[in-house]
Amino acid sequence: MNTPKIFFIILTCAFLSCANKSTQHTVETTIPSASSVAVPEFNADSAYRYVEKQVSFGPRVPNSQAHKDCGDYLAEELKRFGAQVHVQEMTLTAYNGDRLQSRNIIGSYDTSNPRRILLFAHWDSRPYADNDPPATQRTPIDGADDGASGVGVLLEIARLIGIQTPGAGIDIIFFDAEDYGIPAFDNMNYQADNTWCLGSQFWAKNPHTPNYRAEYGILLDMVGAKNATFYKEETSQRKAPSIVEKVWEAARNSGYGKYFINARGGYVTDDHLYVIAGRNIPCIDIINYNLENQHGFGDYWHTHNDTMENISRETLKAVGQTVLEVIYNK
Ligand code: AHN
Ligand code: ZN
Repeated sequence: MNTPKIFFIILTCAFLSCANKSTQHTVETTIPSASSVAVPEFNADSAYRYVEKQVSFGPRVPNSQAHKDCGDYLAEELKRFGAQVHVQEMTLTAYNGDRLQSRNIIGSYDTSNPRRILLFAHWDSRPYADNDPPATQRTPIDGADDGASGVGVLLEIARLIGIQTPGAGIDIIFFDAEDYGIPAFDNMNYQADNTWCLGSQFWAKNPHTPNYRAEYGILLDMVGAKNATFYKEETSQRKAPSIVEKVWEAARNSGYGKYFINARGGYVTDDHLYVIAGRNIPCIDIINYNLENQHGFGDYWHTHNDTMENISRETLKAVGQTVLEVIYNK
């Protein structure tokens, strides 16, 4: 930018800083557009509808009709938003030997761009409600927050990327079979490791493009509950400290500091572990902690209360807008 233009902007700002608020707003949106594209406005109603739609199929447990229908819907939505879609089909083996017909659903933008950012969430829902009383704990849950919320936020981000590219190439992955881990009521009967995150484990060994790499990755898991609190997850902190800082700072600057708490959480077994270890991509997990509970998550976690009633547009907005700030600013 040439000097007279900068001078003009500074003068304008100086002048408008004494003017009223509505005039100031015009100036704020003008200045950044000189150096980068504007950060799009995350539409929380839109994200809420994507969450609701997923839940409307019924629990998205592998081998069920609801799971099949929802998977088809997600691939179609990514196409509609202009992504290049790759569906990775797999037969995975659960802790109990069950064969799970599964799909990782991948949407890519700006595929020739060597600078890539990976955004991911799991789209399956848990076949059990381990944290409910015995009478109901063997039935599958809605997973409105645990599963659908992260996918809903990423679909809204996909819609916005389809309208205006952020400059870097974005890959969105909806991992399957994250939530089929050994249930608490059965863990005396099985001896198995790595029973969670089956879809991401498969992808980490068989990426959709050979030698896939990204500069960094962001996992969204349980990002829609009312009054959610996101602490800095321990593996994220150790393996991707600069990304953690970037995200928490963006949240603070956008007015979402009450959701993104500036303190450490604990270790969480989640899809990011396998993406970090298998593909050497620094990743963070944005996940709702409730440190008052022994299991570390919300009261509704792995219960039949994980429903739409617990989903808040405000929380979806806080997370969605924060991620947009990070991927569109540089
Ligand atoms: C476990 O506690 C094993 N996993 C936490 C990650 C998770 C489960 N996310 C959703 N469901
Ligand atoms: Zn879960």
